[in-house]
Amino acid sequence: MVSTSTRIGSFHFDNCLMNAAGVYCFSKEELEAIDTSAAGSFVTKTATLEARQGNPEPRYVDTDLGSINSMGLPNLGIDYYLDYVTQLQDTPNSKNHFLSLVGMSPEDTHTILKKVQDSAYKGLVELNLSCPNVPGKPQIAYDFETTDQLLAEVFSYYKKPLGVKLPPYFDIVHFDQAAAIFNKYPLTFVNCINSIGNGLVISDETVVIKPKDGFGGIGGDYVKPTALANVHAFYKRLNPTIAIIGTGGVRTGRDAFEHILCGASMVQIGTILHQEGPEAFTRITKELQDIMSEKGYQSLEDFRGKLQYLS
Ligand code: RRO
Repeated sequence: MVSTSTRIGSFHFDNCLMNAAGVYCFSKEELEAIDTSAAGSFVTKTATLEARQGNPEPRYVDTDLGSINSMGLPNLGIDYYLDYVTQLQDTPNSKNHFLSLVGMSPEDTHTILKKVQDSAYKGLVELNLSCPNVPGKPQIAYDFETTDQLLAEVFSYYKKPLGVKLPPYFDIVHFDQAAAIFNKYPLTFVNCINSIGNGLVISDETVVIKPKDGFGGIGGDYVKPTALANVHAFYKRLNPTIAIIGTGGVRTGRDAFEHILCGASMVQIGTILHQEGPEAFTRITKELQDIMSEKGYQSLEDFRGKLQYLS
């Protein structure tokens, strides 16, 4: 009776829950573990043109309230992930998937996207505009002029369904300015949020991760209010043709429910997936279904975006 199925653009998903890029998505083995779980889809680790080792370890640490990471974009290169998702799309009853990517320069980004454009891959692509952890490379989406220019160039040749992964914004004016840019382009979705960049976690007197003197992206419970605010801010501002994917602080069905209430069509799970493994999808789906049943909601459309305000 209760369905957690959803759509992003023209793509159907039996379940609205999936992994967040960076967790359970480095290798085919990890991606297969998500594909065969209760998740409705997977997204690959953000791929660059060439494979990368990433930053020195330790570079990911779980904390009581979430996680900190400075992975530094370790990945097996675009060809590995593009070949895998292209191969999967031709298998019977395949789920739909997301291919995450970004270049180490605008030129690289165009080379990668042209490769995807010319490939047989028909699925969704997520352009990561928000990696916080590559020394010397600022998060692209905090520079509105660069973002606008990049998207203008991309959409001059890229004709397949494309969305962007965004960093958290913290000011109403920035929500307005960012949304005005995204509304100029035929984006299929925006994904809010990436980790909150450049936090610092300390144990006794020492930082807990090695790269960048301990500075890293924060995820988990710490970030849920910021994630919900970004999901809702963009839900209110973006053209209705642009779907919102909600990511950040989802550990329970209640958290997923809140993301959907704020306007998310799909909900991604990062830190808690890292801590619990793919069984988390079974648990969180059940918890979400139970909340929907209690409230008499049969589908996500019954409550998506219907956040109530105090009058
Ligand atoms: O690899 C990473 O360090 C990383 C990436 Br690309 C990202 O988008 N977000 C994040 O928290 N870490």
